[in-house]
Amino acid sequence: MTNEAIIEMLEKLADLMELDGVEAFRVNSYRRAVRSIRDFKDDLTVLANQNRLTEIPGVGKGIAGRIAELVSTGRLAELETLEQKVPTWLPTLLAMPGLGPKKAALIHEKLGVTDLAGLKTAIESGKLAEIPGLGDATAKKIAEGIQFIESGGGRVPLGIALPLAEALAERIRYLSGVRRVEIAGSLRRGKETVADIDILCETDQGEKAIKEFTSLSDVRRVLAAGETKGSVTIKLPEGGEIQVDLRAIPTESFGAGLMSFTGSKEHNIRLRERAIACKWSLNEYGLFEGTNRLVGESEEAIYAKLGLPFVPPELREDRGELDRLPADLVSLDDIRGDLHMHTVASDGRNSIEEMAAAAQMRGYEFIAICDHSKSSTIANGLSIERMEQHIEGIRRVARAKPGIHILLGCECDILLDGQLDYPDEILAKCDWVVASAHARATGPAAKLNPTERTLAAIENRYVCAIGHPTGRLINRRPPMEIDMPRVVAAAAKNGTCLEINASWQRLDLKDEHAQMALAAGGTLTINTDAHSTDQLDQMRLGIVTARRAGATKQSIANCVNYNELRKLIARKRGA
Ligand code: DGT
Ligand code: CA
Ligand code: ZN
Repeated sequence: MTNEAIIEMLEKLADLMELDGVEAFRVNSYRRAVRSIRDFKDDLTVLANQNRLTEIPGVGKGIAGRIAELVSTGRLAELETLEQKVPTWLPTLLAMPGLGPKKAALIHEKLGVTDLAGLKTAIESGKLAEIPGLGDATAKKIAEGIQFIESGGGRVPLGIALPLAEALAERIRYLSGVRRVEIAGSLRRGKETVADIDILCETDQGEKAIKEFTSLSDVRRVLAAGETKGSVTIKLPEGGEIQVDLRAIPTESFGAGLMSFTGSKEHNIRLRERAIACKWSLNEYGLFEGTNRLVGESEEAIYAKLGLPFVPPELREDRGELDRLPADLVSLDDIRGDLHMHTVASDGRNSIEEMAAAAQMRGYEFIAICDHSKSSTIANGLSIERMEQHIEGIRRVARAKPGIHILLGCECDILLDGQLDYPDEILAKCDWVVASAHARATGPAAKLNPTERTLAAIENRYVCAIGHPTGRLINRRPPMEIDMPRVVAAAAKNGTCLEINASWQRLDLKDEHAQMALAAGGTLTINTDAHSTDQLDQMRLGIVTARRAGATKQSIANCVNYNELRKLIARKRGA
């Protein structure tokens, strides 16, 4: 059995345990173990046969036994029992906002609903609302949930598609005659979701390369294979598949092809208009005067010939990028630290030392350890007592680690009444406070609306940044209703940073909101919210989001050096 197959079964077990009502902390610790196995690259079958599974960090006897069972029998009895016990319709219904296990069971029992289509019919016919205990409000909430899921339209989050595209690009490099490979399309522009993966390769042996491409082992289905273009699908890690188009392009038109297939369509239209105004024509083969190709080999040469500066792909959205000089956009190299990450003290997977060492390896000058506050019970948030101990722990590591500045921080919940989850004396001890809203209740439980709560946190002198300000999860949970113009104005006025949370599920603030924050004169901070050392690498997703917003390093708090950062914090605190 391959590692991947084993991990797939173990993850399925975690999902079913959760649905079966196993306590959250047990499911969480099991999931942590599975993640640790995922990072472990050695062959699990070999280790199992040598009885050495428990040498993997985080793997105890329980999970080692399950792996051994999978290796020797190819099956997992526990999983089979749960599969019998947990009905297949339950996960579909539980994915709906406002539906817990009880209501889901009720809908299934009364109306026999087993899938999304059935659920829709039940809402449209009014039958769902008639079920005692459900009513119009629940029906409306579910209807909105269905609409949100469907409006995702099968688009895949950037953070999922990008590593898949990069892995494929790496293999395409070795196909016949290939000299150069580039990822194009919305992926190159850094859009938060993409419909497909567009890749270009420079080769004179197009047909051969395309044929080889369609027979790569990652390919699930071949949709088309021609002389210059091949279309296939590959598997997505979370199930389903995504289309990949590979275009083979000769050297003399590679730049024109890259420009054309990077898009956006609207940006291309503007460029073509500009070419026509010069009595030229622009297409995917080059910039032409009649039939004479003026340029085509590089994007830079085409922009230059059109009298334009090079436009970074992230800005090619026809938002006025041809009318002004492009700014010197922030890049990964400009980032000097990461100001939001978790450790084992709350729901992270690594220790303070491990996070610090990983940050140091990435060349950072500073980090802020920001574990959850007490109200985030699901995330193992720290009671005041545990926070006091954690503070000591962070200080101890900070003293022992001269190579990197470790800021003592927290991710403090913004409560439903706009108060913060920790009293001022705890916040005052912190160097850096990220305030985030995790609770979402509306109605009587919420004394303030999400905008008012956010504004209250922005005005708190100890709050340095608002974490994931809208709370959205891409394709999974809509943003809170936030009056963004008011929030960005208040943040700028109070010197409170707004975060671009770089975690692939979030990208929050999103590009347009980050642009609003910059226009209001505010400061951003780009943080990974890493729950393990490897997640520190998601910084780059935050960077492309910031670049799409037109951000330069001057307006980003974690692009300044440590001393400047301390000054920025002191200014906010009015000290
Ligand atoms: P997506 O896929 O919805 O996330 O967004 P895009 O921007 O990647 O859209 P896509 O994949 O349809 O096309 C990528 C770019 O290539 C877009 O700017 C339009 C351009 N394009 C698409 N098909 C053709 C074609 O057949 N010829 C030329 N010249 N350009 C094309
Ligand atoms: Ca595309
Ligand atoms: Zn959070």
